[in-house]
Amino acid sequence: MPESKRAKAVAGTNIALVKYWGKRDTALNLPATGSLSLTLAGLGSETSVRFAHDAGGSDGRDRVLFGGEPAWPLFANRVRRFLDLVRALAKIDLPAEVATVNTVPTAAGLASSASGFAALALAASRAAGLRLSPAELSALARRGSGSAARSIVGGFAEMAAGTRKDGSDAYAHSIADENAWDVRLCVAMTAAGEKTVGSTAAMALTERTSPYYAAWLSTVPGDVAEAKAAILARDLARLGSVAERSATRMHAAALAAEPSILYWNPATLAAIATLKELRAGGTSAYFTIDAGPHVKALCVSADAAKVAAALAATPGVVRVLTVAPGPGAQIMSED
Ligand code: 2P0
Repeated sequence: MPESKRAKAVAGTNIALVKYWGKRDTALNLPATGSLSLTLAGLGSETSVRFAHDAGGSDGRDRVLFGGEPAWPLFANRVRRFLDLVRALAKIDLPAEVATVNTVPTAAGLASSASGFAALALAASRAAGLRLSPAELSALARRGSGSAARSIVGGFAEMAAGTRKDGSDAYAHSIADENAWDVRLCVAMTAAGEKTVGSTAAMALTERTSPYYAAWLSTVPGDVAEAKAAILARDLARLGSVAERSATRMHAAALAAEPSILYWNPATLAAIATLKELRAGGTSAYFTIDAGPHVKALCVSADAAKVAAALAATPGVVRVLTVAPGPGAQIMSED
């Protein structure tokens, strides 16, 4: 490999329509079930990686920048652990400089770890001289964050739980690309600030303490199959019904943990009510909710302006973003 190589990659975040909530292996970050998501356009991460003798900081460790500034230690160390995986795969022993910029608005409640680790997996593997297949790249991104495996793929992606112990079959593949169906997600932000409990810790607590965890797991394979069939048939009502029940069942399992995990706020409920009113009036829009209080509504593009306006007029909703399906992770430049 040449003395110094740099690669820059971009990835969009994704929103799960059938949720991932629980692991079968924490060391390899293997999900307990499959999941199914939509990768988003324009909201994500741009990450450049350079491996070189002089790329590290004064302490010789990887230099990690976020938004042009040195990253906070927790974030920097998570990136360094991920780079160790890439160095082991590529059989190199060089420090790296990593610079990430997020195009996800701050506190938007959109998972930046999904786009962040997808962009990092692609940029770091290429900068290390590796040429991974999409499946290998998705499995690598999964080591950073489970949801990141899905952001390697554009449009609708299915993440497999896999059965192998080494996780080599736990990766995402495409169900329908970003141009296959003209849908939109209207993201209604209902509160500013960070989420109360991070996904990783909340998942672990749900696994350990929720009496509903096993019941939750038992519902997921059927929901993945149903969502896939709905996407292939371009049937929004069918997909929306699965998305809503997957989200409510995930939150029910978390709510039953000890101590209870409650992500919703009054505006979350008000936004759900708005979508039900829209449906009663003949406009199809369906909610999903992640590890936070924000509500994401799935609709066809022709209805997006109406759905976004109704959400914006809902008490407690502070901002609405309308987002289209987007491509999978891509290389922006290499030198
Ligand atoms: C998902 N969420 O499927 C689920 C549904 C939120 C709710 O954020 O521990 O951040 O890094 O693998 O990928 C998935 O959690 O967790 C997630 P780790 P991750 O999108």
